[in-house]
Order: sequence, then C-alpha cells, then structure tokens
Amino acid sequence: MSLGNSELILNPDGSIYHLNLLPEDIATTIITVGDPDRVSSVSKYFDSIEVKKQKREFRTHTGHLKGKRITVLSTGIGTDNIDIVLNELDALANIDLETRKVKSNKIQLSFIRIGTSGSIQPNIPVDSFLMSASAIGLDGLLHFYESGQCTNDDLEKKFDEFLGWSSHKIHPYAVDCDKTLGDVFTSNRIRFGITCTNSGFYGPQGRSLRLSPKIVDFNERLAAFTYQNQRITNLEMETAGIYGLAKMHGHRAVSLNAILANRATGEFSKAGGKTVDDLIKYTLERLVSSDLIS
Ligand code: R1P
Repeated sequence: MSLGNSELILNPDGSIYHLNLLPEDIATTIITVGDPDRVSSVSKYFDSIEVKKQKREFRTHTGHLKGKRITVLSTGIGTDNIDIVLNELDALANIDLETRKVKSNKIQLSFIRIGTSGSIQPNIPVDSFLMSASAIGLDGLLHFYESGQCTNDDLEKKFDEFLGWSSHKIHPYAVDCDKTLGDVFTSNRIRFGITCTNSGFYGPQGRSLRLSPKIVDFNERLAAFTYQNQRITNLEMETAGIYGLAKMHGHRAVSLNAILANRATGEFSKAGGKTVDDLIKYTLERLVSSDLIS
C-alpha cells in the first residue's frame, strides 16, 4: 500500500515535510538535542560535517567522527515535536519516498538524547549526569498509538495506582531505555533513574509563577514513588515520547540528562554550559569507542 500525499508529506525537493531532510542526509546514529544552538555544540567536535540543514526548530548536522557517521538534530521542546521527529526520521530510513511504500528490510536507528533536566531528589546534585533507565510519560502521546509490548505495563500500573489520578484524567505510560544502547554510556560518571516526562515546564513540573497548581505537592509526591528500588529522579519534556516511539518503530533509544536544577533543594547550576559540554564530550567519547555504532 502506498501512503497518500496528505499522510506522507514531502517538500518539492522530495525531502520530508518538517525536518527538510532526504534519506541520505541522516546517519543511523542520531543525537537529539532540544536547543537548535546545541547542534553545533555537538558537531564542532566532528572531524567533518557533510550536511547542514534546517527548517523551523529542526536543525540537522551530519558528519563523521573517528570513522563513525553521526547525525545531530534539534527537536525543540516537548513530545509533540518528538512525534514529528521520530516519525519523520523513521520514514527517511524505512519508507521509500518515491514509491511511498514501507521498505521490507528495516533499518534500525539509534537515538541518543543529550538534554537538560531538573532533579526532584535532594541527593542528585546539579551538574551530574543521569541516564533515564525508564521514563514515565504524563503527556499522553503514546495513548494515540497501539503500543503493543513496548511499554512497561507493570511500572505504568503501579505508578497509576500510587498517584490515583483518575479524577485528573491523566493516565501515565511507561517505557524502558534500550539496555544494549544504555550499556554504551554506562560508567561511574552516570547515575540512573526513572525520568518523568510531562507536557509543560511550569504547572506540569510543579512550578507556579502566578497560577495556582492543582496538585500542590506534585514534585514531592513524584519523588516518594518507588519501583523495584528505583525512584523518579528527574523531570523533563521528551524522554518518554522518544523511548516509546523508538521502541514501537524497532529502534534503540537512550536519554542522557545534564541535571541543571535541583527542584528539591532549590539549586540551579552556576556552570550549566560547561556541564552540557562535558556531557556532549562524554557521549561522543563513548559513541566512538563502541562497536554497536558503525
Ligand atoms: C525546557 O527548558 C527544555 O529543557 C529540557 C526539557 O526537556 C525541555 O525541552 O531539555 P533540552 O535542554 O534538551 O531542551
């Protein structure tokens, strides 16, 4: 079955609609960052850059580092953008854009998010690195897909019961990190935790400037949840969507967080730029020394 013009939308040059990319523009290893300016903060470490393209908040650089071909792409903020980015990147890899048919031989992509995040546990300091072993999404994205066996239903159920939020009509979903890809970035520099992804930066992350929160002790309640000796460690806005859509498409994903705020202690990093740069360098070092990445 070929996909219609309104479903698989292409630009006049044949590139995919939002990302403005052609299939040959992307590597199978893709680093995602939220901020378009962070793209060059990553690609400045490449030995060479062959592709530089942008449309809206989606800036892409593809190049080589120590023989490995790597794409770095900005997603902007939020899982609404992640829906676009993950679906369009998969289409570039696994749909023939000329015949508009899904290819029979699937290509597996590896997604590595390098993002910023706020800790909700007092013992996770600012400027530390944290890998999301699992992610709980409160944003609702995955509920629009038939997610099959891709979700961690036990974690989802226990968290749902813990919060008892049926009256707020928010139903969580939970997805695990790809453990093989996670192993590439595992070392004593990295902490692990359950990341909570939400649909906003203020109310949905327990911040209140002039509006009153519906759930006053939101972050404290999240911080008190335990699952198999793990805790919810941090809040951000993309990881659960990335994990869910990657897994459903048959791709690998891991989310690496630079902890810039500690919401429990009220601290904010005084060296956020350096911390993010350190995480970028750490990620690239681990990537180039891994046999998993070609
Ligand atoms: C909010 O300031 C943004 O920062 C975090 C959140 O997930 C959200 O996207 O990640 P990035 O620094 O990767 O954008």
